[in-house]
Amino acid sequence: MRTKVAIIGAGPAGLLLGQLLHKAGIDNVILERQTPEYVLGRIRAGVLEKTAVDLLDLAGVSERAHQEGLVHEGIELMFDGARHRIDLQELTGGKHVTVYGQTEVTRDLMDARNNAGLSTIYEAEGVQLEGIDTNAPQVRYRQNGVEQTLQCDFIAGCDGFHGVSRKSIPADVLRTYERVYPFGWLGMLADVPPVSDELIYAHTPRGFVLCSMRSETRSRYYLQVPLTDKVEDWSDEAFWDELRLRLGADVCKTLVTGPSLEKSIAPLRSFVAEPMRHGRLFLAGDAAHIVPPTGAKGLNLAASDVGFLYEAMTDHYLERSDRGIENYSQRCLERVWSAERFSWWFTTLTHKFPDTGEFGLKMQAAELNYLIKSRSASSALAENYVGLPMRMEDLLAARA
Ligand code: RFL
Ligand code: PHB
Repeated sequence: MRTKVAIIGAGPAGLLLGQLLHKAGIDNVILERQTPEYVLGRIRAGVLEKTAVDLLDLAGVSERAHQEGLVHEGIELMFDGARHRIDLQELTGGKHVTVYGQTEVTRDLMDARNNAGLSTIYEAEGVQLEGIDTNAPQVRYRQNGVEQTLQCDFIAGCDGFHGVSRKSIPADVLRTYERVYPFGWLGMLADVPPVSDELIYAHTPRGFVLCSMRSETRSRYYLQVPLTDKVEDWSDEAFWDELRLRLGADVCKTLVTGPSLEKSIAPLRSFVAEPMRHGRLFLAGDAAHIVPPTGAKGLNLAASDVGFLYEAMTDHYLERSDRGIENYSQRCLERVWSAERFSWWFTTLTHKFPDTGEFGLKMQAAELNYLIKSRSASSALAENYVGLPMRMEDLLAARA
């Protein structure tokens, strides 16, 4: 089999790239290790920046996101038991975020791909990348136990943090930067109305809490937990009890509890691999970088990488220029490091650290107070939260 772009991974990065390339008439095949049901069963991100929604628009898959997504013009910070609103809209000159689940983005992209009759090979086993520094790369894999080869011009490694693509870059070329946090997030999804209309990020003596949502009738809550905790240790009752203790009676006046639809624990990590291109292999999304989820940046970064990669591929095939290919890694990394900084900062500000002591707590309190009192400090939070500009917006507008 032969295609122009072989895409490894059918998460949001791989599916979005596939759809954008298809729209531009660039042939592609996606290879995914799991089944579609498994991919759709992973409950992850919930907040989309405007740039991510713009890319869904460009890919022609944003109808439901516009209809069902919730426009959020503010978030709340809670500390010392009091709530403070950060007015994103007012502080950023009219910008907002859209609350729309990663599961739904993935479903919309999968449906569009099916409707267009495009090729996605699910349950592809033993994927191996070959010849990435030649002009004729290829991907070997097994399908139903039979060895297959996919020849291509380029490979897009959209296979997440544990994928094979990043590992295919020679060790003496790849440089990685990492920070592992001494805690995780226990997430719970439940069909109950959210405790508040806007997201609440709470710094409490018992640890961090995030109150989020998927719709007006579906809530998503997260609790900071020690890395040693197992999800089996947390009954629904224990989860709600701990949430009540952290949020306090006042906030909990509007808390509605119910059975969980899903519970999982995710470790928190900051990670960047450089460069994001080696020869004819491009890394995009979690394959190249991880942020702790506090800033809601992971999916949004995956989308902006894909935007730059789409631009590189259209430059190459439609404009006969390799400028986008040459610049890909540098353009992505500029945005990646900004989001890494923001996510690290917001995590450090709001979580309970086992080893920073009373001094650390005082520093967090001083900074949180500064943040709500100083307009420039709240503006810095707001402009990062809604998403820094992606310097391809003019191009998107011109091509749309
Ligand atoms: P994914 O979603 O991990 O998809 C990679 C796909 O590649 C497949 N794969 C392979 N396929 C073939 N061969 C192999 N050898 C393969 N190895 C792996 C996998 O099966 C999978 O289908 O990566 P992608 O597409 O880069 O997307 C990244 C996002 O999923 C991730 O950044 C976000 O979920 C992060 N994130 C959030 N991001 C936001 O922008 N806003 C949020 O509000 C937000 N909240 C979150 C989050 C992540 C969380 N967890 C669980 C880590 C909340 C949480 C709790
Ligand atoms: C979510 O709803 O899953 C979510 C929202 C905001 C974050 C992280 C996760 O910062």
